[in-house]
Amino acid sequence: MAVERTLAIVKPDAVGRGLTGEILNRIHQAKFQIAAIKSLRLTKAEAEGFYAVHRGKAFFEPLTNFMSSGKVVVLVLEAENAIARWRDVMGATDPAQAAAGTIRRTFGSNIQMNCVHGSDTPETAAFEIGYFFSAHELL
Ligand code: 3AN
Repeated sequence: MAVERTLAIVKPDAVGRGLTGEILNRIHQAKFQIAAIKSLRLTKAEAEGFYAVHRGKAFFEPLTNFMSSGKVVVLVLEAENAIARWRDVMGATDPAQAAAGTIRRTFGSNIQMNCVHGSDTPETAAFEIGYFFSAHELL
């Protein structure tokens, strides 16, 4: 299994509730390397660009409003099988459906305010990492 990179986001609900440290702890405990990390606030247009695949869906407007409502922490996580493993650590999109012990089950409020994001395929990961990080930040 090759070493992969995935994009993780600590979303505005989690940053606002002071959960960044707890989530970083879980990242380390799950044996991911943090290849890059930054804190920023997305503009509405940047949130729309990031979630462009969801444009037209009923939740697109509230989702992009939410994601631009406060600071996020974006990270590039590196590990063998990082994409699938980070999605396992996060849990299912809807916290009520997520497995016990996952970040979303433990801390998520609802399907929108679910604390964390993770890329779902290698192609998405490449797009999402490039959305936030330049080549020299990923050396
Ligand atoms: P995931 O983040 O688990 O890959 P996606 O990519 O299907 O989920 O959805 C992106 C984000 O859109 C989710 N993290 C969640 O915040 C929001 N979302 C997805 N489905 C819904 C929905 N039915 N209602 C409200 N928000 C949703």
